[in-house]
Amino acid sequence: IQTFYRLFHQCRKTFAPLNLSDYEAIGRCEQEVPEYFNFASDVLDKWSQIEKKRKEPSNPALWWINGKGGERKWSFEELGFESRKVANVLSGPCGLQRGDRIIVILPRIPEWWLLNTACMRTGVVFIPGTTQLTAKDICYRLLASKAKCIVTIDALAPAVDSVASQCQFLKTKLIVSESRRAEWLNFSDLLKAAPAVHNCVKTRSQDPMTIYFTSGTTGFPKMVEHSYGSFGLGFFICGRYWMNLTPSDVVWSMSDTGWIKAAIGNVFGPWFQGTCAFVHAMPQFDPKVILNTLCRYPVTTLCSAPTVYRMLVQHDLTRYTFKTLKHCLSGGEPVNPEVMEQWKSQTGLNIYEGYGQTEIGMICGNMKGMKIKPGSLGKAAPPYDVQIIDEKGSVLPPGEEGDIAIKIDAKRPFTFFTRYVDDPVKTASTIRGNFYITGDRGSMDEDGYIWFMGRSDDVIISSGYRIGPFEVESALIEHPAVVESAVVSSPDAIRGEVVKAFVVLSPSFKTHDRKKLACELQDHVKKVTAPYKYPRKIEFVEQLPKTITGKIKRSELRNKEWGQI
Ligand code: BCO
Repeated sequence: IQTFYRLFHQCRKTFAPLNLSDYEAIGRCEQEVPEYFNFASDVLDKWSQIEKKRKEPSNPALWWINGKGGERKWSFEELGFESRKVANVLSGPCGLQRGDRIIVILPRIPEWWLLNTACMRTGVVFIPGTTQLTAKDICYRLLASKAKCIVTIDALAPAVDSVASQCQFLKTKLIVSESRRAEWLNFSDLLKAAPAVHNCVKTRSQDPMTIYFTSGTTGFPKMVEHSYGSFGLGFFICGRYWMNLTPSDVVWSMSDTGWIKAAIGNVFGPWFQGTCAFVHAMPQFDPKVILNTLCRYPVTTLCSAPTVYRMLVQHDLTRYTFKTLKHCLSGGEPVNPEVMEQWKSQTGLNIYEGYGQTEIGMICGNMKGMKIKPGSLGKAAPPYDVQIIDEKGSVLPPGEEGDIAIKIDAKRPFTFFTRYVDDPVKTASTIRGNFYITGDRGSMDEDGYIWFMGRSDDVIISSGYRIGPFEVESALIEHPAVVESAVVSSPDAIRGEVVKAFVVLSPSFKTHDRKKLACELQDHVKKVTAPYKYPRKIEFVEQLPKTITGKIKRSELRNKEWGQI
């Protein structure tokens, strides 16, 4: 009898319709988070059923192009079929079990989407990383996360091999490549041989699903852990109301696969709404490729970092006709009103800014239909109650600058990250009284719009990247010319802000050509750590400003850069 009931409930769940209004109520915290939730079986497989019943042809779930004639289009059913096979690769030849961790460092190729979905199906914890990571970064991530498996491409395999012997937890290396590599399993060989039948694991909403490495002021990147509930369910509102997506839309979100923005814009945002995620492989960023793609493909919704819009408006946009584009989004860093204005005057479209964090997803946004106040982050996004508070945790009146914070009542919102893995002190430090502290400074106006002022710590937000000064300083000190350095943000017309290093040279390098030395240091940083962090500006100084206890006063240097002294 028990078996009968189990099978009966399993069947009922499998064939239950996709109830988007329930997910909306959950997203707004008006309905309890279900005990069990898995985005693959509860959402993707439902869209696959809906797709089968439709009479008219549907948009693909994933539409990938590489700009050189390569193209792949997968329906939700095909995505389900392929990802079940990948799930069998993970739990079969890769030897992974539910709860094991896997690091996936892939460019924008379809296999990334398959692995992401396959991890949900198997309960393996997915840890994405940008392809800009160096051997040292990869080693750090493998050791910190204790990942048992890594997946990457030919270009990064030597970096992995150079550190693999130091990573005692690493058991399996999986390569996505047309050629074979010794000691690596080959993804396509295994995929061909993998069985197509796979039963998705039943995950609780609070089970760990993914981990992101994210930079802070001190130390190396921290591991932000998200659950099936915070990650899957948490992005419903964002996909529906900020991205304004429906099954007839085609959304192109350009983020690198290593960032949470790829998950929001290319996975959960669109797929929750049955929308096509459009992907251009674009190994090198090229504004002309973007503009031509928008002319050739039926993209309705564009999501990108403000730096990209700043680069696009340098071109004469009136020479391009975007036939289907109707909604533009930006996030990751503040967008300037001038760029919004230039984009609007040349395309007729507004840019709807969203503001969020790896830890808690979307915090504020300009939802479609809302009045846009250029330069503001928009209003609090459900389910968050965003307030500006002082250092004691008291709410400040409109117009006053303070910490941008999220009210936490009796219960932590389910959309929050679970924790910084292995770092309870850091996890606890994000809470002040009844508030979660974002680390950003801002103010709120009478209408509830939030205005961003800057970081309250030393983290640098450049081109949408979150860069920890300590990581850059640690890279610089490895060069023999550097005695010590201080890294701060410096204004930049295109990238919002860039990394600037103040460097004290060792005596033997003081007579060297400064220009050449600056380039050498930049190249050095690009080799030691992910190149996006390299200091685009370098100033050589005799000494650094310090406190009486010898701590470098980064704030003094930063204020000078921003003309505040
Ligand atoms: O600009 P440079 O040429 O001097 O240097 C570039 C690259 O050439 C260089 N590089 C890359 N790979 C290298 C390398 N150098 C040596 N060896 C290699 N293997 O490093 C620099 C990298 O800078 P970049 O990534 O900014 O490059 P680029 O081409 O200027 O790209 C511009 C953008 C706008 C496309 C890029 O900056 C970008 O994608 N920005 C957005 C980042 C993003 O998505 N952030 C969102 C994070 S999630 C979030 O904020 C939470 C929101 C809820």
